Amino acid sequence: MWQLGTGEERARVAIVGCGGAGCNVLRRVVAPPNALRIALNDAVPPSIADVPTRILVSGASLQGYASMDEKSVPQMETDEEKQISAALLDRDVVLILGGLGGELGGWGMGLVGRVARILGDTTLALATIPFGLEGPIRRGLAEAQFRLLQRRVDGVVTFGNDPLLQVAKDLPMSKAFAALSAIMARPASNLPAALGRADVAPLRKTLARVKDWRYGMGVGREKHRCFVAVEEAYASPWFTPVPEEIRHAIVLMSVLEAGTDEGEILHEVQRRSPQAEVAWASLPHPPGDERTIVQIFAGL
Ligand SMILES: Nc1nc2c(ncn2[C@@H]2O[C@H](COP(=O)(O)OP(=O)(O)OP(=O)(O)O)[C@@H](O)[C@H]2O)c(=O)[nH]1
Ligand SMILES: [Mg+2]
Repeated sequence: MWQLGTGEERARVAIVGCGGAGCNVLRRVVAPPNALRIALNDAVPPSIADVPTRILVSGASLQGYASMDEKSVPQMETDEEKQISAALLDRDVVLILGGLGGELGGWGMGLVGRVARILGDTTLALATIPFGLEGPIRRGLAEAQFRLLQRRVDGVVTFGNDPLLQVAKDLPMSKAFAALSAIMARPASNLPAALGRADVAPLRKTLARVKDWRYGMGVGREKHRCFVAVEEAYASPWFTPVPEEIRHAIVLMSVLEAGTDEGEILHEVQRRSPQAEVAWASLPHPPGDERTIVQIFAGL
C-alpha cells in the first residue's frame, strides 16, 4: 500500500480531450494548478473556447499516424505530432479523454499516446465505449481503436455507454452522453490533483502491469459513510463484477473525518479485494460537505 502525493513537488499533468466526446468531458474538467487542459479536435466549438491550448487536426490521417509504433518509428515527422509534442513538452503525466467509435477521438487518443510515450511520459486514457444502438460499424471501429490504444498508453479505463442505461433507464441518448461526460470529468479533475512528482514512475509501472482498468465512485453520509461509499463504488456500472480479481487499486477519497475515514475505506477495499496492491490519496474536503466520497480505479 502506498500513499500518493506525499512529496513537495506536484506532477505536471496534461489533460487532453480528443474528438467530440473528449472535448465534452474536458470542458467539465476543473484542472488543478499542476494540470493544463488541451483540446484536440477538427473544429473549435464554443463549448471549449475557454480551453487555453487547442490543437486542430483533421480526422483523415490520424489512424495511420497513431498506428506507427514508437519503438520502430521514434521520430515525429508529422505536423500533428509536432503540435501535440509542443503542447506536452514539460509534462510528466498525460491523461487522455475521448470516445471510441468516431472518426477522430478514437485514433487521436492513440496518437497522443504515441507522442507522450516518445516524450517519456506516463499515460492513462479514459475512453467511452459506444452504445449498442449506435450500430455495428461504430462498435467495430471502437474495438480496433481500443486495441491500438492499449498498445500506445500505459493504462486504459473504459466507460461503456450501455451500462449507464442500467442505472438511468429511459434516458435519451444526448442526456446519457452528458451524464457520462459529467461522471468522467470527476476522476479527470481529481487524479491530477492527487499526483506528486515522485508518483510518476511507480504509477507508470502500476498502470502497465494491468491492461484493463475500471472506475467506480460512491458517496456515503452519516455513521456508515465509509462502508456505503465503498459499496457504491464497487456497484458502479463500469466497475468489475468480480472484486476479488482486482490486482491493483488506486483509491481517491474526500473524507468527512480526516484521520479515521481513510483507514476505514482502505480496510473496506482490502476486505473486498484482498489481492489488490493499493495506492491511495486523500483529496481536500470542501467545508460544509457532509459526504465522504470514494473513487476507485481498479486494475484487473
Ligand atoms: N460521454 C460522451 N460520449 C460521447 C459524446 N459524444 C459522443 N460520444 C460517444 O463517443 C463516440 C465518438 O463520438 P465523437 O467523439 O463525437 O466522435 P469523433 O471522435 O469526434 O469523430 P467524428 O465521428 O468524426 O465526429 C460516439 O460513438 C459516442 O458513443 C459525449 O458528449 N459524451
Ligand atoms: Mg467529432
